[in-house]
Amino acid sequence: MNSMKAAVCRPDSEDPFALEELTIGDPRPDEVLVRFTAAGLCHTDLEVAAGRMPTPLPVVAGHEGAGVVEAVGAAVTGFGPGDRVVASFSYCGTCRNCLSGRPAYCPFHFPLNFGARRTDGSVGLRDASGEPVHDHFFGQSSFAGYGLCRPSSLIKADETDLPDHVLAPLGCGVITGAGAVWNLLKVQPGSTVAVFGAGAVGLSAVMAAAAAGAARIIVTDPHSARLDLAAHLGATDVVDVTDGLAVERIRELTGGPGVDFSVESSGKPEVMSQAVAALAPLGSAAILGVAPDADLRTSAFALLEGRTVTGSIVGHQAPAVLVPRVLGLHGRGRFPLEAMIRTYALDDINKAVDDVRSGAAVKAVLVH
Ligand code: CXF
Ligand code: ZN
Repeated sequence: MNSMKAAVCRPDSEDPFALEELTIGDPRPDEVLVRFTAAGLCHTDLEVAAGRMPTPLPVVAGHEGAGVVEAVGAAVTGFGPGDRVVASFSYCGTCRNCLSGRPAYCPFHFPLNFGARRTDGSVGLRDASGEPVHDHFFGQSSFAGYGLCRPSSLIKADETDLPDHVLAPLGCGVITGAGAVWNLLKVQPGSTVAVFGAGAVGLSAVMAAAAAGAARIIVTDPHSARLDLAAHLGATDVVDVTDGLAVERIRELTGGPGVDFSVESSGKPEVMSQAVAALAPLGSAAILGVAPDADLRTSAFALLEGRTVTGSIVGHQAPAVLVPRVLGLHGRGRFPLEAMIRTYALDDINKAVDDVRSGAAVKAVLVH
């Protein structure tokens, strides 16, 4: 039993996160105790804090963790004390989708990652009054000094010398954008791509599209600083969308037909519609934004010309394959993700939320 600091989401609280001292139990036979040193803040954590995801509160969120294995349960193989790890989502490992390399579509994805408890219903955290606090969020709950992790959530990172605050966002945001470009849309060399939203997911899609050899990468966002960053990371054209004319500008930039591929990462229903409207015939749009109650409106006629609308979860491929793929490109200077990261002490997590909401920060990473 250890004591540690954690950011807890509680119902009806004014701030999304409350800093508390919690206790954490020893790992069960099938768990890995990880000492987290960094965790990225993702929009999904804010949806959890707001009670819009199927996650019970109070809970320790955080699903882009990086750190070091402290101890392993007796039944755990493949990890040992001292291993550096990145934490992503959990999966069962035995269903058809897991076995075919698409573990994000495991039928247990939502209970395992958003249920925030062990499969027997228990949790390993207690607050100062001895009351249980939900954990195992994405098999990690990394907005805390330690987490009782599911082995399926962990990816070894011993081979890299990148600091943990750079590794952490590989657990979700970075591979969500990059994997959609490579594995879902399969962006081809010479093709045209529009990215709606220059947050961490959108900018990762930009870097992935550049690495895939896209000829035009058009990025739209209302924040000029984010558009500057997009240009730095590989966008060939940037469009300020404050005038609401993103689709018209994309058509002008492509000489009329629209783009071969679009990536929507804003989570706004009207932007999702624009991502479809900006497609050339036979084009494909990937909807990645998290908007639990959104409906997508599109012209049905647009689909007659072979356009497709699709979407993916956390990169459409096993993180244990995708994370090293990004790290390999990073090592060759072709995926400079540091440029979008800003670090905050875990104590300042609510300030990080304000900065992400205002657009002042792109990817906030908490350092513990
Ligand atoms: C989530 C988005 C909602 C579906 C599950 C995966 N991605 C992580 O932030
Ligand atoms: Zn996420």
